[in-house]
Amino acid sequence: MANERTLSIIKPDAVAGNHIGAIYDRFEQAGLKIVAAKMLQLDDEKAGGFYAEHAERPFYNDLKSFMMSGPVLVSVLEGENAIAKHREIMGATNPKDAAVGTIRADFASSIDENAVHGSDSAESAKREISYFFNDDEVCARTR
Ligand code: RTP
Ligand code: MG
Repeated sequence: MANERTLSIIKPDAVAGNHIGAIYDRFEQAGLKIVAAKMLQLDDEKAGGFYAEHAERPFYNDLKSFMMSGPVLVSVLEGENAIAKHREIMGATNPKDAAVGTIRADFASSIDENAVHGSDSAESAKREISYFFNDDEVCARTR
């Protein structure tokens, strides 16, 4: 298994619900290390560019509005098999389908307001990390 980095976003609903600490705890309990983090208020351009792959989908405008509805916490997580591991602990996109004990099962209210984002491939992770972070904002965790 490879040591990987993935992009995590704690979305506006989970920030507003004061679930940052609980969600970070899930990451750390799963052995993922936080190697970069920042809180941001996204605007139309930044939210739209992030979800550009969904620009033609019917839910795109609602998705952008939701992502701009309050601050988000954007992080880079590092660890063995980090991309798949992060997706696994997030749970399915629709919280109704999310496995018991996953972040979305416990903190998301609907498919539209689903608490967290995680990169879905190595290619996405690379693009998404550089979308939010400069190289010198991602730290080495060697000790
Ligand atoms: P994310 O990108 O946010 O981590 O979520 P995901 O990979 O599980 O899902 P994705 O297919 O990439 O969709 C991005 C976000 O769009 C909203 N969505 N709504 N109404 C719908 O059918 C629908 N499908 C997707 C969700 O909020 C999803 O997180
Ligand atoms: Mg996605």
